[in-house]
Amino acid sequence: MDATDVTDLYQEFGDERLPPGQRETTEFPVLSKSGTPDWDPETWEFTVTGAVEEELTFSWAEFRELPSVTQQQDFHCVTGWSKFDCPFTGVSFPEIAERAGVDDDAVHVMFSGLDGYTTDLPLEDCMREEVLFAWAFDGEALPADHGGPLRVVTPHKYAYKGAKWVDGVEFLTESQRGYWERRGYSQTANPWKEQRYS
Ligand SMILES: Nc1nc2c(c(=O)[nH]1)N[C@H]1C(S)=C(S)[C@@H](COP(=O)(O)O)O[C@H]1N2
Ligand SMILES: [Mo]
Repeated sequence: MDATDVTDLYQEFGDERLPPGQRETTEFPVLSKSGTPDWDPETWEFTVTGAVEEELTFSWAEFRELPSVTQQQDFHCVTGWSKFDCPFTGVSFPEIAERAGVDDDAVHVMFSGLDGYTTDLPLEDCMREEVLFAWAFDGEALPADHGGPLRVVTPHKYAYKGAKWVDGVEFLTESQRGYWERRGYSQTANPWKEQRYS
């Protein structure tokens, strides 16, 4: 598999690949606020709503036909572990944004998942090729407990910014807070600045 190695993106943010206060693990722990939700490939829908020229809906089959990329990425959990070299395959955030046509007054983004989870990011932090709607890990369908069928990955942010079981992205003209952000976690979540809490 041809993976683009994007693990050097840390150079934009800090001197060390491992952000401060993190330790490297080769495990891939599961962190979910509640259980793993069921999904049905026949009825699953992915929606793009809010401050866009055209709101979009994709079936699972339609989503899988979108152009995809495979990247080797690092994964930083705010609880202190980092996993290097995760091979994720999926559709980039800019690819989706371009199809919807983002309004000039959009400044923020809210992602939502099938378990009721939400997480938010400034729009400019999402408009990067490394922000993926990922459906495969290491060439295999993304495991359900890691967010399969589809999750977001944000290698430049703590991993709570990556909504598992993602089925909606909303473009916002004002900042709003997601699940953990309402509970005191950082809206910007830069691991090299240790933006864990707000
Ligand atoms: N839908 C959803 N997405 C989520 C979560 C969640 O509880 N629900 N937990 C977040 C947190 S806190 C982390 S660290 C990562 C963990 O991803 P993993 O379980 O694949 O390691 O998913 C994030 N995305
Ligand atoms: Mo987390």
